Amino acid sequence: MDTSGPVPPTRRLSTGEREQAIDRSAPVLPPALEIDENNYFENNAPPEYLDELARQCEEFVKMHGTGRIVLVTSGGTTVPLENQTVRFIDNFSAGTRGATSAEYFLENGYAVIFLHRQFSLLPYSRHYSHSTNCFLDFMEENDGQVVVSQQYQQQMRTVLRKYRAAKDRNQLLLLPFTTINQYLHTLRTVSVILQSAGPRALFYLAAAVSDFFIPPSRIPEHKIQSKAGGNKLIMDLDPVPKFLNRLVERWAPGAMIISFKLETDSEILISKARQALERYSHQLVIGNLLQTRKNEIVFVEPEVPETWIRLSDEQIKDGTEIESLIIPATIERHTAWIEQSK
Ligand code: PAZ
Repeated sequence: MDTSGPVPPTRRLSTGEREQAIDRSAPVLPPALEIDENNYFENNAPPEYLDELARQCEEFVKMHGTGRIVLVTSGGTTVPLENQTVRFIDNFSAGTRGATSAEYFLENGYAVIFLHRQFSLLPYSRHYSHSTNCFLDFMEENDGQVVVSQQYQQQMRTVLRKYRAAKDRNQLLLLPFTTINQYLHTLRTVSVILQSAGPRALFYLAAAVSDFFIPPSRIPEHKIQSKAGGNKLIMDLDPVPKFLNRLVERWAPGAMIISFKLETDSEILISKARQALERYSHQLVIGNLLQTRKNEIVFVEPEVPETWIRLSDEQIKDGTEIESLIIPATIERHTAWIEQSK
């Protein structure tokens, strides 16, 4: 069949306009001021469950008295396109970095508040819950009893023991979010509660947080309808205020704060990470590229050259997780932070 003829006007699809699909003319947003914070939190209602999360968090922080405590954020935030949400914008993050890092913090004696995207990977269960690692593939029937297959016994015993140890010591508090708004409200609330821990508190912000959202004044209540004739859907998103400096200066002064910077272009990774460090005046940016994030990362810190952490070929082959190198290096810096805060 000859398909080269002209497409009838009603069926014509966009061609050759990729660059114009997204308007990138928005200026770089400056760090949020107090007024931006007030505006955002007054106009975007807190999730109904926030008081209950705050209660759990206060109890957890109290229980861990004088010990070290880390807030790990993990997974991607969503941007709802409708108030009664059918559709939303999401991102790629499965929460691997956050869930894996949380395990190494737990092993090093930290109490962990795990602020994660609901249904993303969790510490310990991550080894078996993903679709490429379905827990059923690790099981078999033996005389009618369901048991773990022999070849996985040792590996699962190790994970199970670590999981039980963390649970028995009440070392892990799971706090979920789905939308960008839930994330921001919960982050602020938890940060303020963590003030009482001073420099013992560490923020490890690995979540992939949306840069744009639809403010309540413009969000449609009901499901967006497609119209006969195939109208385009044009979205008008506002920038999410850059709250990192509010976190550093107001929400959690005294804590050590680590943010992550993800890029896809290796040429700009370091400069973007340095820019973030200068803008928000925190202690460490961990830079990573989408393509290589499981094998290499870079520590960008004030006044010192960058430090790369890379898995060797041997380590990649034997399944070493890069977080097993990132976390000790992070803890070393947290120890120095506590010392210098005395
Ligand atoms: O969840 P994941 O392990 O697939 O990805 C982790 C990550 C790349 C989201 C994280 O390492 C990161 O860089 N977070 C910050 C992203 C940002 O620049 O906003």
